[in-house]
Amino acid sequence: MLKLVIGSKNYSSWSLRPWLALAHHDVTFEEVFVPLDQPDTRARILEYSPAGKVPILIDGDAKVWESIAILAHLGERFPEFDLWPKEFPARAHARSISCEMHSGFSHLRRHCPMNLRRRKKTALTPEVEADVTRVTEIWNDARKQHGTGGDFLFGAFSAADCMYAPVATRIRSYEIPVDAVSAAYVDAIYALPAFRKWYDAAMNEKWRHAATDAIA
Ligand SMILES: N[C@@H](CCC(=O)N[C@@H](CS)C(=O)NCC(=O)O)C(=O)O
Repeated sequence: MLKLVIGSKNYSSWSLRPWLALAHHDVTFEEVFVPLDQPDTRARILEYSPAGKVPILIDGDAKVWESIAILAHLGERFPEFDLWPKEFPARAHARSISCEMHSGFSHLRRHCPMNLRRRKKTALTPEVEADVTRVTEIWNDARKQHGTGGDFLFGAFSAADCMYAPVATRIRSYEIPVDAVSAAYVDAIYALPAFRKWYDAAMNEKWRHAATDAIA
């Protein structure tokens, strides 16, 4: 059985990405929870991956780390899911914006870390605003060019949505104003049954990360 090693459901944005792909497609997998920021966190993660970060997918003899690599692996492992859009222009676009997310938006990620329990506005720096502008541009472009068949970036739910779901949660948690298309996209993520499962589990999580909760 596949095994996915993850961190906190309330705070671990990278863990959410591959988890959503598996849960949305009803794949049976074992979930291994490693509490973050504990004295033994690093040692516990190193049991699974030399990179020392979650998420990690164990698929038989294959070990995959880095969220984007896990989504690439799952796309090949389960071709029937069309996790990445089937047609070339859309697939190329989905890969590009997914990689852009994986390597970017550091200001938004640092200033507004994922915290699903939070619902409070925060002041944004110009750098964070620039990240939000680019994110919403990406969402508008994908929805306009490829999204007519459904509520997600490429119509049907795809790996690109896995990459952007944690970004969508920041828009809601920090009450960041966005245009109507982006707001509807955030709503679509929150309405996705697999996301609801993760969100409900996050609400029941006891562990707290004081520094993230303390953000004004
Ligand atoms: N680039 C990595 C980022 C993974 C990452 O930063 N994970 C955090 C949790 S969200 C982590 O493992 N932190 C534990 C630590 O640094 O001790 C990915 O895409 O998977």
